[in-house]
Amino acid sequence: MSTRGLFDDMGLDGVHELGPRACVLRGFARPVAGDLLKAINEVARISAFRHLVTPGGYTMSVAMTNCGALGWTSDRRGYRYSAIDPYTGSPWPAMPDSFKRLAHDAAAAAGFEAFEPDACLINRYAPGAKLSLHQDKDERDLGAPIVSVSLGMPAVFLFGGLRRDDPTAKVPLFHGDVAVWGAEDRLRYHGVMPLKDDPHPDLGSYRINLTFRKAG
Ligand code: MD3
Ligand code: FE
Repeated sequence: MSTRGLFDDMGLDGVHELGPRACVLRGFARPVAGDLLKAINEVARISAFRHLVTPGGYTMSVAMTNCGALGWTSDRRGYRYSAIDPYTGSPWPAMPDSFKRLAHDAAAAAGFEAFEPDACLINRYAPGAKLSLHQDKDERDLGAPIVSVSLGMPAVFLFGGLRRDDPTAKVPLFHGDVAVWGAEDRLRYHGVMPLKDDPHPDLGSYRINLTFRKAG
């Protein structure tokens, strides 16, 4: 990739570098967005979106479900990956082939070969929903990258450092954008600002984010 500065402006397409091994592939998922939305509805018919409770007793503003062999879940006992959806008592829906292909191809485009995720967390944001600053560290294999796909309303992503109090940069994420990060950027703190209501033609007043991980 180039020697552009960390947070210079970009057009709607291309690669926006966030760190040495973190980038946004602008519009990478746009060609398959319709297929993804259909598949998300099928997943949610089996394992519905739900507002999980954190170990601290707060109900999350983001609604979540999963597909794939493992799904991320939370309750008063802690955060964990589970092969069973605790709300249905059955395995999570299988990860659609269109999801696997997109995650693999985006990782490869960002320089991470042979990414085969076993977990896809699906986050649904309504206006006002947010994700506080956190690290993704519940996965067994921290050597694998994470691929994140944004659909629907735009969001402002907070991109921090390896310590909670490191400064954060604000990065807008739009419908079809794919973020990929790994290696020395894998444990960066990050979050999502409260969502503004700016309805999207395909999704109305929602934003959906797919997060692909190697969890097991
Ligand atoms: C971190 N979800 O579910 S990760 C999560 O928009 C989560 O719902 C975000 O954080 C969401 O745990 C998507 C977005 C992201 C993008 C680039 C990064 C996180 C990053 C680069 C470095 C570190
Ligand atoms: Fe995260």
